This record gives sequence, structure tokens and C-alpha cells, in this order.
Amino acid sequence: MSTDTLVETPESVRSDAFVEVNYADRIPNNVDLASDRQLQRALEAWQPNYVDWWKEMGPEGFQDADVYLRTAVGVDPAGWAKFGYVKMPEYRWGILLAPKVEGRTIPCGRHKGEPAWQEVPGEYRSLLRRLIVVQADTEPASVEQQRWLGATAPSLYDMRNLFQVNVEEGRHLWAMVYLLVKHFGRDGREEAQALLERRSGQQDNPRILGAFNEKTPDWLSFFMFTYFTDRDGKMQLAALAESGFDPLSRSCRFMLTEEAHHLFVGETGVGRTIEATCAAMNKAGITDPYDTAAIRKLGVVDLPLLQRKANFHMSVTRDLFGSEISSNAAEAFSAGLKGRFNEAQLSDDHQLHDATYPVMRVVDGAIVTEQVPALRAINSRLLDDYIADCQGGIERWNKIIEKAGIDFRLTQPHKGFNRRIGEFAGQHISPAGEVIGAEMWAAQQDEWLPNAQDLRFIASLMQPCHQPGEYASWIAPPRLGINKQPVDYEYVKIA
Ligand code: BYC
Repeated sequence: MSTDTLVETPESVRSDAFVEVNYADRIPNNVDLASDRQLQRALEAWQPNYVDWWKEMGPEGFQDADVYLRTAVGVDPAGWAKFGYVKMPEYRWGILLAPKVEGRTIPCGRHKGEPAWQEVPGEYRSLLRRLIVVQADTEPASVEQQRWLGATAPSLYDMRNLFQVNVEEGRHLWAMVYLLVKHFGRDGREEAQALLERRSGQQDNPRILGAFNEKTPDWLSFFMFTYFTDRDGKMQLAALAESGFDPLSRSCRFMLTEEAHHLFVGETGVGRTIEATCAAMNKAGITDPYDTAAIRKLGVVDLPLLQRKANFHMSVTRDLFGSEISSNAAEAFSAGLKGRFNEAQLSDDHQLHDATYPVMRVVDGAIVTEQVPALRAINSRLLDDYIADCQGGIERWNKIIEKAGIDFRLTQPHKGFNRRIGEFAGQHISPAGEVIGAEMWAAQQDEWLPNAQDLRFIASLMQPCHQPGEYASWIAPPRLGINKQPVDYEYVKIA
């Protein structure tokens, strides 16, 4: 292991005047874990089970590789991470909370304005625990979903990014397990153990939320997942960062810092795929983006296929917001456990007694927009904020296509397209937003979602490129390397 990393430095690292991350402890932390022996022992008992889970379910075939990873050494945005080679099972997963904001109050709901809770409010214990467990469950789930991807990495740069995302999802699990074990006693310890036992996609004991039981079989899925599904992570973490339960808020605030890189990996991964496609089309003199047979012969992903892939990931991720109209969500908000996106910046009473919110629903076979009590429409609102937040990257992808002079635009399908949860579950809605019958859906769905031929083609592209500086035909090299390293740097030293 290189010495230029603080990963193994056995001393405290001061990141700013207030927050010190202690790397001398078995579990790195900035929560003064050593002062609470019982908690420390409980977490140290969980740690080997976690590492066993990582070795069993983490990246397959690369556990001994030296990976150029960043490790959080503080929570100061100006300099919170260090880079160096690490073998993943030796990664220093730690507990990091954003600094406490003195005088912070509960931002929303019936307790608005009261001091934020430092301990679990008894009357909301089970609701709070459920929110933390659902958040926690997604983190190991995504590592499990992505565990086979190393073998087909399109470059060492991409492989390293995959592993970076994976170890940070592992750290996010630690962040939630800390809250469960510290604040929920024996129940919390049992939940922490159960988090290591559920398995993505397993019939008997699956992960909690639908999208986290889907497969991530190829790199295009990975990039779409990190753009669209990690963005659900961003939105949910932002809503939980508004929690009146201060330890949850502080955990989520720091997790959001790490999440930004995951979104970057997704956006640039899809963007580089588009670049390679457009460049190959132009070189071959192909102007029609629907001339897919000719385009696929060039070893790149045709744009209509990218649209179908995006349609799948967008619709599955929209289901993660729960039912648009939800009494669970109303209660989480009213209790002050989960806010809205940017709660503190919204200019209303933050209690929503009389407010309404427009929600799309299907009534008598037609899509209508109804005003619904805003409290019950909390999920719907977060979903709308999410859809708006997705648009930025899509516009940037379209710029790449436009600059290459190709007549094609990626778009978001209608909110009701391909939904299994909420107002549109059980309906057939086209990407354009028409309510259609089952027959029409069956006839068209291969045009709207990846079909068997698409999946076979994508699988055929997934040939490993594991030499420094080598990139697969279907993806352009990045403009910049990681941490100012060149793009042909040996980001992963394969054992
Ligand atoms: N699949 O009233 P409802 C991330 C369940 S991603 C299966 O409709 P509610 C990440 C629901 O649990 C962010 N089940 O919705 C990204 C409930 O069951 P219980 C994860 C579903 O409760 C990439 C029942 O249906 N964080 O971080 O208002 C990589 C009725 O629920 C689904 C969070 O989600 C589904 N899609 O809201 C790594 C935040 N949807 O409890 C990480 C915490 C709903 O009756 N979670 N159900 O047994 C929450 O805020 C809420 O639990 C939800 C659901 C928004 C998920």
C-alpha cells in the first residue's frame, strides 16, 4: 500500500477547527466513539460481519486488487478526501457526521421551531427506524447489484470509479448502521444484522425496494443507475437531511458530499457513450440515428437504444418515491422526521395545514391533474423535484448529440410510463402520456423498453479493457483523470 495515503495513518486527521476524524480507532470516526464503550463494542462486533458480507457480496474477482481510491478524512468540503491505493476489504469505512449546527430547530411539521432532537423522539421511534432501515438497505443492495461488473470494465478508469462508488455505498451503510446501533438499542442491532442478510434479487429475503432487486448486468445499466437511481439517493438524502432528528440530518448531509461523485460517474458515463456513438457515426458517414444495424456494426450504442435504456431506469427509479399520495409520507413530514427537498429554502408555513398540491392521476381512463392536500402529496412533490433534477444532465447529453450534428434528442417519458407503484400502477401509459390498452402496450413495448435483441447487443459490447489507457470502442475516454492523474493512469493494479 502506498504511503501517500492517510488511509492507514494511525493518527487523528484534523480537517477543520471542529471536526476531527480519528483513524487510530478500529472504526474511523468523528463522533468520539471511544467515549462510548458499549456502542464501540457493538459496532466492533458488527464490523467483521460487514467485512465478511463485503468479501462475499462485494466486487467479484477484485478483492486483492490495489485500487486508487479516495477515503474521507474529514467533513470540511474544502478538503475532505485523500487518494491512494487500497485493497477494498481494507478500506477504512468510517462514521462521519457533518458538523453540528448550534441552535438548529426542527424545520417542518407539528414540532416546527422546537430544538432539533438529539435523541430519538419516543412517539416516532418505529417510523424513524423504518426510514433509516429503508435508506440503509439500498446501500448494500447496490453493491450486490454491481458486483459482477469489474470483469467487463471498459477501462481501468471506469473500473476504479465503480469500486469508488461501491466502497462509498458501503460507507453509507455504516452511516445508517451507526444510527441504528447508537439510538435503537437491541432493535437497532437486529436491524443492522438483517441488513447484511437480505440479498438483492433473492426470492426469500430480497432487498426492500423494487429497483434494488433489479439486475445491473452491464455497464450501460451501471451508468444509467448512477445517473438516475443515485439521484433518488440524492433527493431522499436531501429530504432526510431536513430531519428534526439531528444525527440523521448530519449523517445525510455528509453522505450527499459523496453522492455527488456517483452522479458524476453516471452523467459522464452516459455522456462518453454518446460521444463515442456520435463520433463513430460521423466517421462512417451515417446521419440517420435509426439506422441501427449499421451503427451497431461500428461497435457503439445506437441512440434509440440509449433512450430505451433511460426509459427503463427512469421509470423504475420513479417507483422508489413510493405512492404519490401517501399517509406514511404525510406522517413523516408532520412528525418532523423527513422534510421536502430544500425545505429550509421554501417560503411557506412548513406545516401545510391548508395547502394543496397538484397530483396527476388516472380517472376514468384519462390522465387528470387534481389538487390534493399537500401533506398527503409529499412523495408526489419529491418525485416532481426529482424529474426536474434529472433534466440537467439530459440537456447536456443532447448538447453532445447536437454538436455532432445528429438529429436526435433524448427525452424523459411521461411520469406514468411503466410504473408499478403509485397512481399509475396497473395502467398502461405510453412515453408520450397516452393511456393505452394492454394489447397496444404489448405491441409497442419493445420500442419503448430495452428488448431481447438490445440486451444481447449490449452484452456483446461488454468486453473487458483492463490495460492502462485502453478504452472500449463504445465509450470515449474521459477528458480528465481522477485527482489530476492522466487518463492512462493505472487506476487499478489487478492482482
Ligand atoms: N418498492 O406509502 P408508500 C439511495 C412500500 S435511494 C417496494 O407508497 P412511503 C441509493 C413502502 O416501503 C434512496 N416497496 O410510500 C441509490 C411501504 O411499505 P411498509 C433510498 C415499496 O412509505 C442508489 C408501502 O410500500 N432512501 O439512497 O410514503 C444507490 C407503502 O408505501 C416501494 C429512501 O427511500 C418500492 N419502490 O414512501 C445506493 C428514503 N415504494 O412500510 C443508494 C427512506 C414503497 O408499509 N424511505 N414501497 O411496509 C422513504 O422515505 C420511504 O420509505 C419511501 C416510500 C419513499 C421509500
